[in-house]
Amino acid sequence: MFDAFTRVVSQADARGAYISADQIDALSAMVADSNKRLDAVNRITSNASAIVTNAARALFAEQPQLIAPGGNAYTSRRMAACLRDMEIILRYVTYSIFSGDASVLDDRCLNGLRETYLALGTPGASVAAGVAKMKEAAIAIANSKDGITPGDCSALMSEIAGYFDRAAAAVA
Ligand code: PEB
Repeated sequence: MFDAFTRVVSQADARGAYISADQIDALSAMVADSNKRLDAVNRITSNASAIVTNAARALFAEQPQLIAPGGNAYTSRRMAACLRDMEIILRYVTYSIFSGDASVLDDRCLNGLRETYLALGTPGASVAAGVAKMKEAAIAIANSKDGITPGDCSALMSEIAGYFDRAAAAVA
């Protein structure tokens, strides 16, 4: 599991090189913007249950076969598993935003997830659609201008979008 710093160390070490000026500049920019990152994590984390519930509701409205008898989220046991899965994915996305690196998401959540869904008969494309809905909601919340010092968060928002896209692509 890497964060933005240990990732740079690992890459430099693999080349037997010192940390380059470009790498220092990039990390320095990240540190300078770190309050935005922590605010985004805090906002998403404190709205996690609403993000999950609303995304699931929208997913089931779009794909009602999932909650119809025989569907992959039919019975409260499967519904609970589905909501839990979305929550797990969102939690790992917040870890990646926090650490500025996708490896925690990759290693601890996405690795083998496609195969798990295949084995369970859970439709990966539907999980991916749910993740895409969480992405829209999370970014709307994280990028809201309400109650914070206004600033440019575009790079951070595209980084955040990238983690959700990565999760969706891993199971689609
Ligand atoms: C992954 N999901 C399920 C299982 C596992 C995961 C390992 C099987 C064991 C169980 O049921 O608990 N677990 C989950 C995860 C990690 C992990 C992400 C990462 C660390 O450890 N059903 C739908 C939707 C979708 C869904 C499309 C969006 O209709 C999910 C939610 N996952 C779903 C369902 C099950 C499941 C299990 C319904 C239960 C499947 C079944 O038992 O039939």
